[in-house]
Amino acid sequence: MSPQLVKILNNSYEAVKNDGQDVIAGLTKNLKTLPPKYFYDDYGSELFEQICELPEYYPTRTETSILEQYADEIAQITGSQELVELGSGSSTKTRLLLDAYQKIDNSFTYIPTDVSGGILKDSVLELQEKYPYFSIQGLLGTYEETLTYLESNPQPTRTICFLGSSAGNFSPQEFDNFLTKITRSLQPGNHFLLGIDLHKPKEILEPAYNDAQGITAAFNLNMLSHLNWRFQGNFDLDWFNHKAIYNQAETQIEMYLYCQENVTFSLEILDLKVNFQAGESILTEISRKFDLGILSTQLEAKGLKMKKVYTDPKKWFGLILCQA
Ligand code: AVI
Repeated sequence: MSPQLVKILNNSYEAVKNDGQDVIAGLTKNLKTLPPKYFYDDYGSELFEQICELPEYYPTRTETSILEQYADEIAQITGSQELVELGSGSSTKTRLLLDAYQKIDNSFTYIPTDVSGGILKDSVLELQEKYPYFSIQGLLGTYEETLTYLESNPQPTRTICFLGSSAGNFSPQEFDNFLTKITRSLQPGNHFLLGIDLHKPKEILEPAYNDAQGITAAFNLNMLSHLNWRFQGNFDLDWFNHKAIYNQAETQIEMYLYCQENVTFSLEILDLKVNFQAGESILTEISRKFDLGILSTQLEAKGLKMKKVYTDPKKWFGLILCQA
């Protein structure tokens, strides 16, 4: 991969570069968990793109409709010459913002960032063709690596965007730490655009994460294939079932893989054996649903002043524009 197109932040084309300590920690807990970053090998990123198109999965099309309406206004208000996108994937929705910035100024830099090298490289190539006057520089790395890089490379008119409610996949503590790092990556006057999923009935939420075509199930199960490949594992996907439930008390979707038998699997590279009782689960993801009032207090406490809140008519999704 050309270093001009994609800058590799951790000296490894394999963006999820680590020694698997987080896997060991999660799988040796009483209630087993796995970090959601392991969804996103190249195949997992492709499956996620398919999820975004599902009829039950409302977040993508709702956020897109908000961007269609307000991208021009966002570009005008921010007047940025650099847009950094965290977890950019295929950058599909972001094109609405890029079109809006293009109307203002051609000397613009777009920095898509992702942990999945394949999808990042493809989207940089595609976008460079679509926006020939823009400078497009992919960053391959985790959120943490990206924000550390941005902190040491400040820019006077930067906007960081974090779309798709990926912030909902953080625990409250992780989200708090993340916001601290966002603030550090911004100069006073820079902007932060945050897309978040809002509270709504369980009857809408559960089908969105248990779709009829089984794409979300394949996405969830793929995490085990990814671990098999990365850590020489022998998880047999046939023993596991996907299920997502809405936890009303925590206002979050919880995605589980349920093991149907008493079995033991191993991850050789991690020197780890994992015993399962029939019916035991692994929590692979939480997807928190937010309240705008609570969130605004949290953002302001981090020095991120809410300038505008854009929503759809049903108030299912929010796009918050903050200024540092
Ligand atoms: C990436 N993230 C915002 C998605 C979500 O809705 O929490 C991940 C996802 N998991 C299952 N479907 C989508």
